[in-house]
Amino acid sequence: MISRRKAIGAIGAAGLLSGCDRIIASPTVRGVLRSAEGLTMRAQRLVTDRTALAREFGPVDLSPVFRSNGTAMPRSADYAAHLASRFADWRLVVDGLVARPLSLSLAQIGAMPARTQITRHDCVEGWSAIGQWTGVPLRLLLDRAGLRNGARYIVFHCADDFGAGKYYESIDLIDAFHPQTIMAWALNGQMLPVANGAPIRLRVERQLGYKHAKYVMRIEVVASLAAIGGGKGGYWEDSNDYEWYAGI
Ligand SMILES: Nc1nc2c(c(=O)[nH]1)N[C@H]1C(S)=C(S)[C@@H](COP(=O)(O)O)O[C@H]1N2
Ligand SMILES: [Mo]
Repeated sequence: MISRRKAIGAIGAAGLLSGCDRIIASPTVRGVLRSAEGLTMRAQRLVTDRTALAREFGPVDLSPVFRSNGTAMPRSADYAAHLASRFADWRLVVDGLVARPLSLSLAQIGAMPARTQITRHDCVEGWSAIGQWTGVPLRLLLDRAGLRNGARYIVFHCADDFGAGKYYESIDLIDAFHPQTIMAWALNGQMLPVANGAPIRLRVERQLGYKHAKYVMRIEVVASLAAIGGGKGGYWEDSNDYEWYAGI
């Protein structure tokens, strides 16, 4: 398709201006068009980049071991009890700005459509690993709960104590509805190991490692992050000034 700017140039060069073209050809209008075009392009690029898929790999690329980082075993008595009963009474809560709050067992989550993807995890501490993740797309959970007016962020409340409180993270709706954003319950074809976030952890493949909340107990839909932890949207954001938007 010929770009508008090229078209304007060609029309100008030919000197065959209709009334409408003459208006477009005037320098001020052209400037406005150009800046509008630039705006559209910048906005479009932003959106395109945000929704583009992360690279997916093949089984031969899998790391021999998918290491653990941060918490490898939550210390709370609650979590120990869940682990002992193999998460039989564990429930994932989805609440906040939703029409229908959810409380789902692992079996119910496992019965929902699942996506499997082999992706590379990048930790800011300087290591990467490729793993195969299986889980329910987050958007299916959010569709089931139904977002209410004002919903802007998704907050993940985790089971593990980290620093003073519990680990928490948050993402916006673009990442939440991204096709590769899943609540994973399996790694490399096995039930998710405790060290990697059992029974369920977030995979948000266009973001750095610390955004991938493990041991997720509750998914809260909010209008603002101001009342979450220190207000910056995540444990590392609040405690160590990590970027909230950790896009890769
Ligand atoms: N609940 C919780 N989630 C967490 C962490 C954690 O300590 N607790 N560590 C984060 C960091 S820094 C990374 S790199 C990944 C590590 O995931 P892994 O243990 O499966 O390698 O989990 C992230 N999510
Ligand atoms: Mo990390």
